[in-house]
Amino acid sequence: MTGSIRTDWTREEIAALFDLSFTKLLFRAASVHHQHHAADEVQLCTLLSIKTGGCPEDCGYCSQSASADSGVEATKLMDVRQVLQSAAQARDAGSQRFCMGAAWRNPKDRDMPAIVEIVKGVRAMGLETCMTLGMLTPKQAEQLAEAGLDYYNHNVDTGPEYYERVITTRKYEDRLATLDNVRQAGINVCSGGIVGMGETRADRVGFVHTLATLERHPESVPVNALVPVKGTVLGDMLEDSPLAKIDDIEFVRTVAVARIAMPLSMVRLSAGRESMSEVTQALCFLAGANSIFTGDRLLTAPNAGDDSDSALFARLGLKPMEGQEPMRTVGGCSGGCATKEKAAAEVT
Ligand code: SAM
Ligand code: DTB
Ligand code: SF4
Repeated sequence: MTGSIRTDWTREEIAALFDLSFTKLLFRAASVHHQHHAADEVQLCTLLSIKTGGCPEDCGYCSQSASADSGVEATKLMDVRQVLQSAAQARDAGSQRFCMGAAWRNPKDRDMPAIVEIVKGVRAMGLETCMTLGMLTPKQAEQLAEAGLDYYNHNVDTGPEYYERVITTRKYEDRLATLDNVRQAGINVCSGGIVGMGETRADRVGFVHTLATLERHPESVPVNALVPVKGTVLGDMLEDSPLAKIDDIEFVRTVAVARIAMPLSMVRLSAGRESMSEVTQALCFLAGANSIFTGDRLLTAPNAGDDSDSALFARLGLKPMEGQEPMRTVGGCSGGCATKEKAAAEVT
């Protein structure tokens, strides 16, 4: 990357950002945000679980893992018409992007025709499409790209050292390999993680460092606050030791560091908003978060809801984003990514 957009961050530099005084860190993050984005605009995205529960992976945070005792029931892949109905509602409620999640380790090839039909249908409604279906082969990524998928969400979730404490059924390298397959297919990358899983600050440094040193930064970076779910490993751990819960200031710091390290990316304040105060959310927006999930449900967990979000936006003078994201490429990079990136960096 060129200009102020760097992919050569060291862990020490990221750690030094975390160590800044809160006031200096927020000032710096807000400056970067103002330089590259309309600071009063927030992108609205809607989530739908198109295949819930019964997942063979053992992610310690997730209510949908078959290893969890969370009470979430496993369903089959949703009917295409039902998905399109939900997408229409999201569009009418002002959403720009429709994100669809499946509780899969990876899609099976026999699932792909229905997935392709869903992508084409949602796209034809004028919404940006995003899917999160687990690991992808290069061929599956290409099939999604051909269908016109705009974004693929696949989170690295935390730093590499903490990853194996949270998930044992796959490796950090597996996540990076799928991200590479998605990038090579020319689909925009959405990758972030979860804060508040009992990780140390060094792990949060490692988390931001992984994303900020990818060959090209993810176009979207979701920062989730752990939603503790009873019956999951991490939900139960936090119930037993509430002191392990991350404090709001450290969460805001993580958002700010992500904004500084990845100036052009959309930083999404994702799961966990429902239990966050308005003041904490306001600090996240000041720190450079510029995207949220709307509606009263995420995949299985509750979300803030449209009424409280409208009230919050009115109080803060924020408005829904209508324009395009700075890094987004349409129709794949086809070798032109570096050129587009250079242009984007020089415009700012
Ligand atoms: N199965 C796919 C996968 O893991 O990539 C897609 C769905 S998965 C639910 C998408 C992301 O949601 C996870 O990577 C994780 O970052 C986030 N997530 C899941 N459960 C969460 C929780 N309880 N709190 C916060 N984030 C969560
Ligand atoms: C992401 O980073 N956050 C969203 C989206 N990607 C798919 C998912 C949040 C899930 C929260 C827990 C749940 O609803 O079960
Ligand atoms: Fe499965 Fe994704 Fe949940 Fe992990 S996060 S258990 S892969 S649905």
